[in-house]
Amino acid sequence: MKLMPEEVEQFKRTGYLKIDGRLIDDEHLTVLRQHYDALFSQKRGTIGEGLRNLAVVGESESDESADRAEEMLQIMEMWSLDEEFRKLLYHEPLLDIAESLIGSDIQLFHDQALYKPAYHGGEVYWHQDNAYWQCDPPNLVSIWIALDDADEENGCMNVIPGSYLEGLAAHERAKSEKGNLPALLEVDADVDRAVPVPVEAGCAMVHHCMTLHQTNPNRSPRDRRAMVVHYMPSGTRNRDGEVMTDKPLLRGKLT
Ligand SMILES: O=C(O)CCC(=O)C(=O)O
Repeated sequence: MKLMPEEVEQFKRTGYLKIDGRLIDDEHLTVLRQHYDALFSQKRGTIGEGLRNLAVVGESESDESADRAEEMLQIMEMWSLDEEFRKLLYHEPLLDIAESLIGSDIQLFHDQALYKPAYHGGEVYWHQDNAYWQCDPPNLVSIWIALDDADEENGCMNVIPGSYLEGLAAHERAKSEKGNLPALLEVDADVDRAVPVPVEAGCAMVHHCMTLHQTNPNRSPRDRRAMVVHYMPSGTRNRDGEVMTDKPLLRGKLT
């Protein structure tokens, strides 16, 4: 179901939207959680090979003790690893939201699982997604799906409303990460303007690729498993100025 005009207006004003109502029903949620957990356990111990710990500071991402201290675990391109996550890309309620915001010709930019384990889930610093991506035009949207209830205790999303209208902020490298992995970026954001966006399991929030956002550490006894799908209007160019015709077309046509 498409977004209501007032929801689209709200997104245009603020650069994010908490979606009203459930997008993933209980049965579907159970299946997604099982597949999500299976992929993380399968990849456990293979940091650097498809699994990243974004919370690692210092010398080595494969240093086991560093990995145990704080974990902000990421698996990219879940859709290419698991049929359930491939099907999720085509889940009508998600594509309807994307279509309401970026039009009917929709490609996947990428997807990712972002897992903050209970007690020692790490932080994600203030950033705008397009500081990483450098896509042109910067009109991508991300649907952030909660597989667990996500609130202020276990690291829900915090956003700065309206920040997407203020241009690209000056990002700095947050930490020295080693290997071939790029360092995380960070911005000195005006936290007084920040608002938390708690999302219940099976529900979602959507944000613009220029919206400043961040998530806090998870010190709670509850896991925070999230899945994010990043959608782009067909015809979007990558950082090298090339139209990304290779990305999966999810709805409509390639332009
Ligand atoms: O899930 C998180 O903790 C961070 C999410 C994020 O930065 C994003 O979806 O762009």
